[in-house]
Amino acid sequence: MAAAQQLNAKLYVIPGSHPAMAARRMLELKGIPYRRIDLMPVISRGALRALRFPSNTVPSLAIEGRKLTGSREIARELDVIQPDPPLYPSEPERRVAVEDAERWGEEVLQPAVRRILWNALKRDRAPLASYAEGARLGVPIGLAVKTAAPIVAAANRMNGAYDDAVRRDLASLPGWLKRIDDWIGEGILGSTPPNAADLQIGASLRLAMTLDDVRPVIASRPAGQLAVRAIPDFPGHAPPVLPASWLAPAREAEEAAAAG
Ligand SMILES: N[C@@H](CCC(=O)N[C@@H](CS)C(=O)NCC(=O)O)C(=O)O
Repeated sequence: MAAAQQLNAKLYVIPGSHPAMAARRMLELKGIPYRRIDLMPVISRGALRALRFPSNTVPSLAIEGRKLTGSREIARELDVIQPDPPLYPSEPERRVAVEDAERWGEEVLQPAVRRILWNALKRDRAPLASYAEGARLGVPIGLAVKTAAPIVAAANRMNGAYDDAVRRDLASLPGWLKRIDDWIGEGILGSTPPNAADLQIGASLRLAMTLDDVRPVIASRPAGQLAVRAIPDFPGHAPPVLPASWLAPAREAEEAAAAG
């Protein structure tokens, strides 16, 4: 195993990508220096295919002569390459619980937050620039945003960010937040330093919290606090744009919880 500082890692990301942010935090927590390559959404697919990664999504990581794609795959491999600090508990039962939470985070929460974001950006593209803060896309950010309409439309289609789906996602949010709060209560989530499930789920919550529409129903809960601990900084800010009726179930659940 190479010492962390000798590793030559290149992480391919899309600005605003939550699984990519999870991978960034994994590398930072393990003290592995890396070069970040920012790609434009949609166009990223061809670039990653040309670079012969196993799949065409971000995060993709080139490290020690290997090419890895996928936030969960990257977490597992990083724990082998640089075991300290560990992303998974060593005790088998606890490890299974963390892996289950991580899998749910990737399969359920992550795509839902992606759909909500792209649906919001379809209604107002101006916030795109804020998600690209600090990114080097090879073109001025202002120009990238001005010409982004076809990319936003394609990303909406490719991610199934249709109105019906997003309305259902927002209606499911209270139950999901309760599940996350329960996992925190059981000690499956919320470890210091964060485990792989904290980073997977925390990155999705953190991205959701960049939306003014959604932040108020997450921020004050244990889930929201976990997200900020796991991912202290997440660029991006989108003012309210989603229909109020879509947000009503989550707001009512939040009010009921606050009233005790
Ligand atoms: N579930 C995978 C999927 C990652 C994924 O879908 N990433 C999005 C960005 S958040 C992507 O690469 N999209 C390609 C595109 O927008 O063209 C993971 O956790 O790594």
